[in-house]
Amino acid sequence: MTRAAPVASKSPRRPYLLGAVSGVVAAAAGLAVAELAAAAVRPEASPVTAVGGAAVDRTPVAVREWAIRQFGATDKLVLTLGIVAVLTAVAVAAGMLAVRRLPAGIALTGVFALTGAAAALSRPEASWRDALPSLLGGLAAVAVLSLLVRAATRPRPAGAPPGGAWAMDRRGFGRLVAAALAVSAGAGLAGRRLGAFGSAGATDSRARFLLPRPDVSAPPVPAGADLRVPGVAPFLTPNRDFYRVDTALVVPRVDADTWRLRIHGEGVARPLTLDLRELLARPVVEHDITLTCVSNEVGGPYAGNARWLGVRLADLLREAGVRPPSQGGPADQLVARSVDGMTLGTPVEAVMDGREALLAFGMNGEPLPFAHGFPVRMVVPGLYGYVSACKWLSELRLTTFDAYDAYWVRRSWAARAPVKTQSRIDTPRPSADLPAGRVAVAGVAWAQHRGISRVEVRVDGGPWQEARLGDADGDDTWRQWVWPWEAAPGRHTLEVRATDRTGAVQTGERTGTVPDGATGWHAVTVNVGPGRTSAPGPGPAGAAPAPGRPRRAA
Ligand SMILES: Nc1nc2c(c(=O)[nH]1)N[C@H]1C(S)=C(S)[C@@H](COP(=O)(O)O)O[C@H]1N2
Ligand SMILES: [Mo]
Repeated sequence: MTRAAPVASKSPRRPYLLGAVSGVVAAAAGLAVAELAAAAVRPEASPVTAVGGAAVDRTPVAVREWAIRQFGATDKLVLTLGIVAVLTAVAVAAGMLAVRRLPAGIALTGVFALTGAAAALSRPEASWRDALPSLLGGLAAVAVLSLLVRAATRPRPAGAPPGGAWAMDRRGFGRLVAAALAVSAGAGLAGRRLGAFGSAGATDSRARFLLPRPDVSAPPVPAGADLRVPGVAPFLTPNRDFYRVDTALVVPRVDADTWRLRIHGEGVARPLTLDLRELLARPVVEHDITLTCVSNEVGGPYAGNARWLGVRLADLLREAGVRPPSQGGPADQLVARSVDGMTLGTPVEAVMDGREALLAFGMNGEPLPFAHGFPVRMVVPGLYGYVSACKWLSELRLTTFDAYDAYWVRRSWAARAPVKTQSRIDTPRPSADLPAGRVAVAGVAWAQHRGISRVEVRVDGGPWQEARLGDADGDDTWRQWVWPWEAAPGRHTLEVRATDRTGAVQTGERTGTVPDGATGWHAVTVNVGPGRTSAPGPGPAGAAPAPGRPRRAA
């Protein structure tokens, strides 16, 4: 032990593991500070949210459709986890780089912070302040990284005995890590608190919002609209089960007391700006409308039916002096814009042709849930959501389809997208194992604003057989259907098709969702077992079905 230890700067054994830890802790501190700052600026300015939003906007349609298919409603969580994973990897890299050359690690951290700032600035409705969370977070990350890496790479003094003072330094590093994590957790929690505090006004305004009585009530839903077949989507979709499709990584929480709607643009003789009280002063109508998403695959879940309460959009437009193109109006497109900058383009003609196109504030007897557009959204019977159903509505601008492409139209979706006739088998489920005998095949069919006149089912490509329809609740909602099937043992494929009230039969030609909605017949393949003859249990003696003559299911 008389030989001097090698000088630390020569043939160094660099503490890469400590570097990696430093990088991750620095990133955590940066994120926490960024979240705190975002709570003060606006939630959309958080780097994770901004990068996620920018990624969603730039995702090719095919990837987005794949993600929706793979992850469904959890696609946003998956995206956020992906961003955090990339961030962690970069943080590890920056930390390991920093123990070699601190400026290099700092530079990488800086590039990452700038990426966050750029993403935040690229978001709709962004101002320069949106860059602050990423920049402040970047500064915090750089400070913590420098501190930790200096502690981690402090050279072991020449001749220092193992342990001793040098080991104290390592302990010092551990203490610094603990302190940085504690401060970050505090900042992160404070950010959360502040964020909730920032939307407290919105939460409160929704809690205080009393829905007005409709001047024009919807007739009660016919008793026979809901066939109550187990496994079939209920006729009215409860709000908590209603599908949600939007690009918002944080649900906008709009304060109803400060909400305003502006109506302006081409051919608007009298531009209007309304607050909620003024909107509610117009005649209030109630109407049942089924909403469907253009991204819904054949047989998919993105359809829901609700009783909406709102104001007739056509009346408001007329009040503003708007005429539809058929009456010489110059604008054929109504562009709705939401508080988060989403734009949706709707044909003015459709909105003003007499259908119940609504500016809705009530959904199934409740103020709109935040996720479904509180305080006011559009709903137009017969059009897919992305060309009509703007949530968190803030502006209606009249223009032409020639002059302006809305958000999804810029991303290869069709500018005009009336709902296609569709039908879905809800029960039995695909690959279900069923006993032979009577099986209720049932589901829903929709052709909003045309109405459903017939649903047919066939087995294994055989003849089409007419299903029994649930009572119609107008032409703007889906209809349930049921068909009793005498299922024989074996593997069978059930298919369904609907006919709308114009007499048009749903096409069997299979197309994808892009650009204007999927077509094709929903098919479900099931396995029918030998029946319940051997099943023990109560039942009339001799009730065992003969082949081809199954008994009635219980
Ligand atoms: N502001 C805003 N409104 C929006 C969207 C959106 O991303 N942002 N998505 C649209 C789409 S694609 C559909 S299908 C419907 C879905 O409405 P829901 O989430 O209430 O079911 O909202 C529409 N309105
Ligand atoms: Mo949609």
